[in-house]
Amino acid sequence: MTTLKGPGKPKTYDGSALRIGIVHARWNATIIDALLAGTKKALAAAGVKEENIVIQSVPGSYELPYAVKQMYSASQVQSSSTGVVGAAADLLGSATDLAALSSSNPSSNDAKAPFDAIIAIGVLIKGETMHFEYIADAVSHGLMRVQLDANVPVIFGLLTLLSDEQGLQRAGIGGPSGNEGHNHGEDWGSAAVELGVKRRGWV
Ligand code: DLZ
Repeated sequence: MTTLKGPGKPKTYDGSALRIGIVHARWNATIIDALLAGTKKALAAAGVKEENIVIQSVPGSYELPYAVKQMYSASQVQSSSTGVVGAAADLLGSATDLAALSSSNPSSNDAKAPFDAIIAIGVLIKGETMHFEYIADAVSHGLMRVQLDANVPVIFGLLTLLSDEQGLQRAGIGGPSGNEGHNHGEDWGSAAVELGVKRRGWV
């Protein structure tokens, strides 16, 4: 059956040169685990190497914006510290100096680029109080703010659900059979690759 919803016909992007961060909340773990699996599946299908995927977790969705911000900053620091070693060695101008300098700095053997995109995954299920509304609003605004302030794509993997079954369906594990619905994690993985690739050149 065709549907009007969703991101449309998938286009493939080559993620083999990308470095992707994932941070997920641990609340509602069954749904989170399935979404995480779907995300990793899509990243692998796009060619993102396993060693270029870093996964972190936080207790709940409320912690996601801070965690995304810290993960991205840390990846920038890691990247620039390896760059400093390279620049210093250039100044010294000899392969021997480069080797000596590299061995004196543990991070230099561990050269890694900053993340090209970060995927934030959380599952909020509405309860009896206003808690859901406050967290959903704060996290949505927080994630948008981080991506614009830090200038890195942040993929919005926050499900805001009115029932458990809505979550199971959106993780592809719904219904009596346990495999009904569509795993939105796959869309988030694809979105991260597309944005990561496009970020390197929009024009
Ligand atoms: C406290 C709470 C509640 C009630 N529900 C959820 C939820 O459905 N999904 C989720 O990701 N986190 C929930 N949390 C935890 C908060 O996000 C947060 O971790 C705590 O308030 C601590 O800051």
